[in-house]
Amino acid sequence: MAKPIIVSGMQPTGKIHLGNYLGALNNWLSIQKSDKYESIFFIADYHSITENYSAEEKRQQVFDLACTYLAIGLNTEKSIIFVQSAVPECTELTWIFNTLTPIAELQRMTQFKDKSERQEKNINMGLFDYPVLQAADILLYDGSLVPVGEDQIQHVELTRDAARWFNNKYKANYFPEAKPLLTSCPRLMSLLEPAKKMSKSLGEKHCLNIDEEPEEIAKKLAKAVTTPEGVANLKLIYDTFKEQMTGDFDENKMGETKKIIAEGLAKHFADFRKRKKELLSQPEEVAKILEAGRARASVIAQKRIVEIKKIIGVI
Ligand code: AQP
Repeated sequence: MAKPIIVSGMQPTGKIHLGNYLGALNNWLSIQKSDKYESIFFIADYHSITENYSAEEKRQQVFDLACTYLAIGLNTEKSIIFVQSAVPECTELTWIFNTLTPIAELQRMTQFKDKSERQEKNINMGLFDYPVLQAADILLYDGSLVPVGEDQIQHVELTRDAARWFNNKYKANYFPEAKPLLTSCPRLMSLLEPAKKMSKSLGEKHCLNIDEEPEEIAKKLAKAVTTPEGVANLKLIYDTFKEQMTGDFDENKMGETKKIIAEGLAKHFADFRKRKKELLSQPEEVAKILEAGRARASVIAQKRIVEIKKIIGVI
């Protein structure tokens, strides 16, 4: 029997933080290791250009994220890894789904509302259409499971709806109904405002980035707030990396506890940091790997877009 297909991506918008890792990236590694699925992981550059950015910075961010994927252990022999914009069939399918998606469904998306507040001078059509592009990303490859953090559940539900709208309208049993795959830490909170999720857009000081040097991790953790919510968040980090921790979590000695967590995290990501530095000095190698991934993804995408166009009557 064919293995279920897993599809997921991350936006190249800055450093990958511990929330991204615990909510999604670490799950990708477990999925890859399990060998139970076909996995497809991409760099969501088209999603990321819905926010303010510069072209030069974007090129660097795409490269940096590719190095992160490879250094953390995504393996091109086991998974297809590529850059979203390099496979244009995805935007074709987005258009097809656009014709099926009621505007009201997109208007209720919480991420659209949040991002519109955040960039009120740039509420562009792409920001609004973001979940439809995401549906196309997943369904183009026949994805049925989507490992993401909690903030993405609403978007995965829209992906499931898009599949239903398509299948119903065209009386085809073509797209699967995708489901989110959550981890035991689907929502890590900010270090400084633990009522909010850890998020790049809150700012550097709110996040622990996985490629951060040990001193920086220690500095950031030293400033983490220790309200009950903050302590619970730090406890979650401690418990998740328990094997690396060399002392107990003591709520009455949070200064000491933070140092233990900092050391544990620095140790956990030590090999990753080393490997990432090596990859950052090998842009040509990384480009070759992404090109090979693009070629593999394109074979699937080109075949499927022809099938889809036949179903909707444009071929
Ligand atoms: N705090 C979090 N806890 C658990 N999972 C999280 N994810 C994001 N934040 C947390 C998950 O990480 C994956 C990458 O998603 P993305 O590239 O779309 O980034 P994002 O969700 O936009 O991440 P940020 O940091 O919150 O960026 P901004 O501030 O730019 O929006 C997704 O699976 C996401 O659920």
